[in-house]
Amino acid sequence: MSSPGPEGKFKREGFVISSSGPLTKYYDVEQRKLGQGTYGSVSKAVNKSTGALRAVKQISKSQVKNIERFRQEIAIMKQLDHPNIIKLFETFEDHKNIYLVLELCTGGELFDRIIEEGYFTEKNAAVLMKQILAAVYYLHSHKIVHRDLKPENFLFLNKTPDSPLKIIDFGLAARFESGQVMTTKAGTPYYVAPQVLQGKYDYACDTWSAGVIMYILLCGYPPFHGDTDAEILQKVKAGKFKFNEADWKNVSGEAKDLIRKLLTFNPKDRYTAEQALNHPWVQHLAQASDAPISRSIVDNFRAFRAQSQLKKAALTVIAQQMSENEISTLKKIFMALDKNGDGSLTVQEIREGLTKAGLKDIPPDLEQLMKEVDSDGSGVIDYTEFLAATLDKKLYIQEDVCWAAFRVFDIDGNGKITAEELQHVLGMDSVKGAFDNTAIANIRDMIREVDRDGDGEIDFDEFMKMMRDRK
Ligand code: PIT
Repeated sequence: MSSPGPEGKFKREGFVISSSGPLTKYYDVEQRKLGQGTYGSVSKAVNKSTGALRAVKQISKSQVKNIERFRQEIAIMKQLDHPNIIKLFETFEDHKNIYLVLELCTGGELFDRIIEEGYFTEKNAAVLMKQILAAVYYLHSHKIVHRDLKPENFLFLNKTPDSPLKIIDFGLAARFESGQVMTTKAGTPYYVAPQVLQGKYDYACDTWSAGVIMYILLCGYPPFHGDTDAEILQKVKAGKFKFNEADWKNVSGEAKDLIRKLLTFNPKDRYTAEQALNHPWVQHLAQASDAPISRSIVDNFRAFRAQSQLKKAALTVIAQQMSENEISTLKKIFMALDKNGDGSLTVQEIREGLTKAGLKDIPPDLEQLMKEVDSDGSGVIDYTEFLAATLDKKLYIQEDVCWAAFRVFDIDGNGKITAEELQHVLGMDSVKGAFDNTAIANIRDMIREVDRDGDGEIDFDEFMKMMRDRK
């Protein structure tokens, strides 16, 4: 996903701006804190030019014990692109602090909803578990382990009853290799896997935590509990839990079956996130709605293909910055198409979606179309790639929306996009060597397509014109 792809492909990571200027130049930050957690303090903020609402997490550099760890957290978050994982939009750094500009979630923690509700109906629990497992499946497919999954680290996007759920806090997350054993003790007593306590574990520690969360959702208390941390950890190490008849008599056998499969002691036998997503309990109770997918999706793919390279990149930036309300229909379609819930679409999934929608003539060039929508060359269509290719023009030709995208490319903020800036943002400068010459020629071509006054750079007028034009 992150290596330089074939010609014309770009890396979305580069679209997360990192500025060393003052945050307050671009954002009005509210004094009142949204939350204060292990992760630092978080405030609501408004983007001064677009009005977009964001959450800003502030971390004092002097208080971060391990700054490298923290930079790793940012690098991981930049790479992630999934509807159930909090989005990182940009970062700022001044002499005292680092700031993460994040998607704004106003629905509160899953933890607080559990406290309020006591426990959930199986249907509601399944809808939540499906999102948790989808995010975990996505992380594990991208070789990332979260290591601190707990209800405090899931936020609801908004206050509606069917609000989506988002994982936050990648402070303990790490990359892993297949077969790699980790030894760092990390996690929270109730949710930590026994192997983490033994000091030898792998990514399966996340599915254990998911099992603990599922247990709590259905009865309101954790499977391993005690009056002190030591007592809890003792129970976790033993790994034995029960379904107390009084509290569990109204819960289905399928739910208990899935919990047993997630809370399986031996990580080799434990269910993976993918298996859990396919478990009948999730499949039956958390049916994806059949979002109306239409012919127009394919038409949009086709139109997207015809756009210039730079416009495709700009549309990807815009798709990335859009709020959930603006893209809710597209998101529903994406989720409905994504049958296995891994957060990306294969040709097969799109073909099935179209067939199911009763589309008789599937375009013969569907495969080729998909290749062109796959802007990072990963072989599948990621969430943001899908949005970029299906965005409504009425949405994306608004000047403030385009200005926010322009700013991403105009790194030094002088009002013009240079070849060097473009190369940097598109992530084409990260590998030196063979790739370079073609990449630079490519970049110059991209600029020439749009550069009306021929000065070798792109100003905002030229940029706006490109966005409005058919091509
Ligand atoms: C919000 C609202 C809120 C808290 C947060 C975001 C926190 C997000 C966050 C994300 C991370 C992280 C720590 C905290 O490491 O009340 O929109 O990736």
